[in-house]
Parts: sequence; C-alpha cells; structure tokens
Amino acid sequence: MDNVQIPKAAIILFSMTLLTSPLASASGTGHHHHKEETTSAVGQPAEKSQATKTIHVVMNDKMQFSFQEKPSIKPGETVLFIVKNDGKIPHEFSIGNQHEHKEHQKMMREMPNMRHEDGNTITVDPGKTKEIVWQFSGEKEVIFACNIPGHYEAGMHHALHLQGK
Ligand SMILES: [Cu+2]
Repeated sequence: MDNVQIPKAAIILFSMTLLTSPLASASGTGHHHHKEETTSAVGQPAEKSQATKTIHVVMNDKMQFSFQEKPSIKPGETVLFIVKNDGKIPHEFSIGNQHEHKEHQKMMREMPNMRHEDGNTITVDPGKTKEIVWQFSGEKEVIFACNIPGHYEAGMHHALHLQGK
C-alpha cells in the first residue's frame, strides 16, 4: 500500500509546484508594477506633444517655488512644466497630493542618497533646467513639493486648486 501512496504524493507535490510557480514568478517580477506607481491621485505623466499649456517654475535655496505667473490649471489639462533650479543645491519638483508627498518623504529619509525620478518627480541640479509633463485628473487639490529631507518642512511646497469643470 505504501508503494502506491508515495508516488501519489509525489504527483500531488509536482502539480502543486506547477500551480504555484506562475504565482511565484509573478511576485518575483513585482518591478513591473513600477509604472503604476507613477499614476497618482492627481493624474499621470504625459507626452510633451500632448501639453496644451506651459508653466515656468523657478526653485531656489530659500525653499520656494516661484511661478512666472500664477498657475491656473483645469482638470484634464496636460501641462509642460519647465523647472529651473536657481539654487546651489539640488531640488525636486514633485506633483502629488499630501499623502503621496508624505510617503515620498519617508522613502527619501530612508534612502537619503537616492535620486527620485519617478513619472511625477524630477530632481534638478543647481543651475540646471528640466521638464516634466503631467496630465491632471482625479483630485483637484494638487501639491507641488520638494521632498528632499528638510525641504518640504522648510516650506518647499505649493498647493493648487484645479479650476473649473
Ligand atoms: Cu528642495
């Protein structure tokens, strides 16, 4: 009897391996989900050709964002941000809601040497200019922030309420 049961058990184990292996490899390739992380509660990255508005932003070491003109954005609008760093240290321009920035700050404190370059974030070196294109959708309360440790706390954020529709 034992001779019969052992192969049966082996077959069961074998089929369980077949069943679980696709699951195991799916969780092993969790990095593919990275793209989804760039979809935020306030929109998603877009192509420059889709942008219907350009907003110039200047960042400085006084922990401020200054806008060439007061930004006005409608829900659904795709905006090209041209972001210049006038300071002497790197700064970040990140688009999100309050919760997303809090999470981002936590991660930056844990990995202080990491440069954060997600779809919703650019890091701009001193004297440099970078671009980010964003389509606004979802929540209407948007925050632009620099999440480099200490910067947000020092005032490096700007809240914007999307206008209309
Ligand atoms: Cu900063």
